[in-house]
Amino acid sequence: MQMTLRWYGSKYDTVTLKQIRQIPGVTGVISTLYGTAPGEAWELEDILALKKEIEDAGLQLAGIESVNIHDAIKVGTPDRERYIDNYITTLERLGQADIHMVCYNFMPVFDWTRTELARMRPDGSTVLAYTQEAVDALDPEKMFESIAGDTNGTVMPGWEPERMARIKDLFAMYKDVDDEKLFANLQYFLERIMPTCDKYDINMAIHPDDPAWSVFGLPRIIINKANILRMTQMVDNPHNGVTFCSGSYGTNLENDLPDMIRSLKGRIHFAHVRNLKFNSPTDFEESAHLSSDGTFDMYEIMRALYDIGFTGPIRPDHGRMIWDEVAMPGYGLYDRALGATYLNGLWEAIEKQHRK
Ligand code: CS2
Ligand code: MN
Repeated sequence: MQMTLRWYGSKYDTVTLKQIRQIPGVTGVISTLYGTAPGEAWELEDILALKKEIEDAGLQLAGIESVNIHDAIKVGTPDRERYIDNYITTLERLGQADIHMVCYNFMPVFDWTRTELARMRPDGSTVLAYTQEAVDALDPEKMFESIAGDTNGTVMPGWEPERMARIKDLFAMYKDVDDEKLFANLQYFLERIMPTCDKYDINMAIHPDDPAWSVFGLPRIIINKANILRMTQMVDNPHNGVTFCSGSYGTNLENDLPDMIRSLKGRIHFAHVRNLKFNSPTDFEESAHLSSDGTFDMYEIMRALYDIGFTGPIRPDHGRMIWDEVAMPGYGLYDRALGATYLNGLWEAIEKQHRK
């Protein structure tokens, strides 16, 4: 595996490439072209400029998170053809720039959903948190307003104000889309892009829906073992793979994370590893990465990745806000650096145990 950190680009991120490079064991970043809209074809020169900036700082651009999918593709409207063509152009240019891993998601309307971006913990750190009760009581149109005050002045990916302004229209677009329709539209999209992925050796890595169930009545399909196996089998090509995000699949306590990892051997192209602490089955918070701070056994998660021979990029996912840092919720420097170091420590121990 290759340890990486997500980086939002010099225009948007509070964390610098120099700081990332100083985290022991972190050799790459995962980034994207911020400022592009879903459905646009990316320019090769913009991709090369991003790559050069990262390489000049002594790091590798280990993959893209995300090339977002236009709603027309998820809904399956006739104009999806144009947006799939643009997606293919973007993939070709990424391939020409020698980039081989693309993370994306297939969630309708909202990307991830949390109900608090700064829940205070007893040690004074703040974390992202979720309670089903709060979602049930909320009008989806108010969702954005309710979190906007906690973003530390940053723009949260998937929660761009322009997008949230269209929320009523977005809900209307999805009114006839159920799980089966969403699966069919995903299959259609994947079948169209696979020849390009084969040609340029691009690993597509679908990110799970977060939380891993339907919110506000919208369909959600990338949520459990049965569905993710269905997804990998319906387009049975190794380039059709997944981002294994422990914090997203882990929102449903019925998901056995190490077992899911083992069942996806050869198909995990990217890993997001973080812990969650459940206060009740419908209330969780994004704790520190350490097993003892949360509900998951992080050793077992890392061991499963090791056992299936995982070689792709991995990143500590969201971290807590600690040491008075002011940054995008979940994406500060300090706690993600601690997470990377901890995960590297687990990996070293597992590797050495196996060599014996
Ligand atoms: C999530 C998502 O993993 C994460 O950090 O917050 O925003 C994720 O990046 C996207 O769903 C992937 O397309
Ligand atoms: Mn994730």
